[in-house]
Amino acid sequence: MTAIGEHVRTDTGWEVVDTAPIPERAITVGSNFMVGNGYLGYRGTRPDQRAVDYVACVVSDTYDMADGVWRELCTVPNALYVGIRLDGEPLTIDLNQPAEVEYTLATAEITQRWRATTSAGESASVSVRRFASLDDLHMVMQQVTVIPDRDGPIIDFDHTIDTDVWSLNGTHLVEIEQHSDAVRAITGEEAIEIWVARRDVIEMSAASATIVSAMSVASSNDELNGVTPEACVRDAAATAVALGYRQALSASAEHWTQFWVRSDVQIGDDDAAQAALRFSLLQNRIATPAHTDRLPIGARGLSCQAYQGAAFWDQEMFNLPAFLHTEPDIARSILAYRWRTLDGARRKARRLGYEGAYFAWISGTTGDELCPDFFFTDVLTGRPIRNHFNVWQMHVSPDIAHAVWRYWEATHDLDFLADYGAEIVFEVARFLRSFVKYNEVRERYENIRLLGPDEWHENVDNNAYTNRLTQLALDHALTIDELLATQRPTDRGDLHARLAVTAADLAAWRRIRDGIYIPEPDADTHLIEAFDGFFDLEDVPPSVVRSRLLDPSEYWGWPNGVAVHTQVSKQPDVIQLLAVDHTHRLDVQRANYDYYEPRCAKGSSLSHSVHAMVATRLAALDPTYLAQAARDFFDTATIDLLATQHAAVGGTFIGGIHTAATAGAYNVAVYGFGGVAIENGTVRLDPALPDNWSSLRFHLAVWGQQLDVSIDGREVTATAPTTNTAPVSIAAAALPAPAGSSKRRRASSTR
Ligand code: IFM
Repeated sequence: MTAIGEHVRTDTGWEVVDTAPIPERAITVGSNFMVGNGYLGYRGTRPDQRAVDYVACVVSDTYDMADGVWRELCTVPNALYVGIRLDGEPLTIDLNQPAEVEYTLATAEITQRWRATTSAGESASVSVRRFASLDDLHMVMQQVTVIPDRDGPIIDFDHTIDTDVWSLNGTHLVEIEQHSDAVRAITGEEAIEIWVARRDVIEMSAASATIVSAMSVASSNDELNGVTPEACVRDAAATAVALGYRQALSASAEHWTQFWVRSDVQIGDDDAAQAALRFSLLQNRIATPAHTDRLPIGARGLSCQAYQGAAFWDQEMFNLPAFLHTEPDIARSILAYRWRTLDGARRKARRLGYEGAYFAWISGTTGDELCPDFFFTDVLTGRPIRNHFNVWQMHVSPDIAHAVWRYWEATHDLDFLADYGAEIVFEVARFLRSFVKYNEVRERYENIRLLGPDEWHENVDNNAYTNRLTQLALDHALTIDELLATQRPTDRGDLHARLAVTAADLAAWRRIRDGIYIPEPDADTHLIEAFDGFFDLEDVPPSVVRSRLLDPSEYWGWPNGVAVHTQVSKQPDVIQLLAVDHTHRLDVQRANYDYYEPRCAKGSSLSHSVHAMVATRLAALDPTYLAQAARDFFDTATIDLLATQHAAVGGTFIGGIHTAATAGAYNVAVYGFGGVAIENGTVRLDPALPDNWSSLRFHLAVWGQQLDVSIDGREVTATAPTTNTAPVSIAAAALPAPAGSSKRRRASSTR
């Protein structure tokens, strides 16, 4: 048994157990122990709980506005509600007795155990098992078993469909009709028809009673091959109960077995890190609508409605890299989603006076901007704050173009480039051309009035990250254009004609790529200025800034927050640049990491993995950075398990599963400690493991081939299955040999 945190442990690295599922931790436990499958997410609450306990089943593709501000995914009636009575008296949890909830990570099933009593003094043990099927995405199944402490009491169950569920920003379901074994509801704004069905099987024995329940959900937005949502849910629920809990679970578990073959990352001799990493991989997967290329990955997945169930830049810069070498088809779908939402991005660009595709800061099904003008509230005055995430945070467009390039590097999927990728990057290039300003005096292109990754500093000029990503995106557009010119000239011609891309456009993209201002490292200090004037801001540590708060839940950012006039950032900005752009010398990376890391308040869940990524590289200069990277790795992998982020800031609820952080755990393990990078048609493996990790093993899909990588101590081995059809070129850096040793790394270039 290994402790992960105060209330959280693992026994084998394949499960996570929380021993304090108490009311005070209801938000955390409900999110962490949610079950899901990318279509729906059902929170990890007890079957006898209701809206006040944050019971919710969040369903993808149900964006609807209830209150005139927040367009979000709907939560639907709860068909897994089970009230229990002994001898007619309600049996309720005894909060003075131990209780626990466990995630079995191999099969994505949760188990809850608690002790319960009635007002008449009867007592019983209750256990619950639950999973969301990966075999039938419309299905969640649950088994509740009650074992009374003495023989004799009559057990009965209340198993209705409960319409009293948690909905963050108001009531979406305006018409609710009860049918036999099902509920039909219509959403208020979009008139989406949602059906929820329920079927139960009850088994009584002399000493216990069990109720197995199937809940199924479908909406009129789903692709159901001509079947109505009603028929879909009735059929799914009936099939599930006919199969029974065990068989339905094993049908779903087969998909999970496949997932783990491709995605598991095995850490030697650190069970806490291992379990937290597997938990993170599972959460990243269940947040992802892998069944379609029409839907985004929500920043909080399907764990609740926070951040509107919609995509941010997190999707391409954090979630997607975690699929590139495990499930490249999912990475492809994520980008195809951006292609399908290009019209929304074009509308946003036009509305704000630009050309091309200005991707939404918060993007749902259409790609139109979902981010409200007033995102946070000044908790001191109650006045709304005008945040400009929706109009100034333009790095999302070049981020997406860069992700297209990374996908190409990892897969060499030319069809994707011709069908989707090129159009995305051309439209981004067009947007960037219309956004940049030429500074006649300084004779350079600049990005003026924007928000970089650090969201607390709005309205800045020449953010180093954004300018470099602008340059990279334009370079990708030009390179992809050349690629198509040689390998797909007809597709290129068609695309140029359809988008009206001219030689003058290409020349302009080249001119801006070559002429955009890239803040360079200072010759003496090696520091890169985060944006114009950053070094003139007050230089105080986050602790001092925090001490100036008048209220702990105050928003720190623009226009009047405590961080605005200081160098304290919400999240990595220059370090984010270093994480993405590998071209900086290591001494430059170190100088900037050393400067900016202590000035980052880690107010965003995106922070830890980015810091860790750069710290793993710095280990080549000084091995003590590895310890720092290991701490940040653990922090990103346990951000939800140990609930280290605020659930609400500036009056806005932002709790739930932090999907970018969960994907970040994979990214640090594989790209950071594993040292995986694709460079000029070669897979580089330059690992550096934390002291207490004896080994690291993972699978890599690259250019349609497969590799199993194993790092044992100082030895790196890559093995290719015989089914591979082409050789994969691999390079591993020679390690400086430890004192007294002559052993060096071994790399196999393999077929
Ligand atoms: O995209 C992030 C942003 O960088 C920081 N605030 C939260 C968003 C969603 O995770």
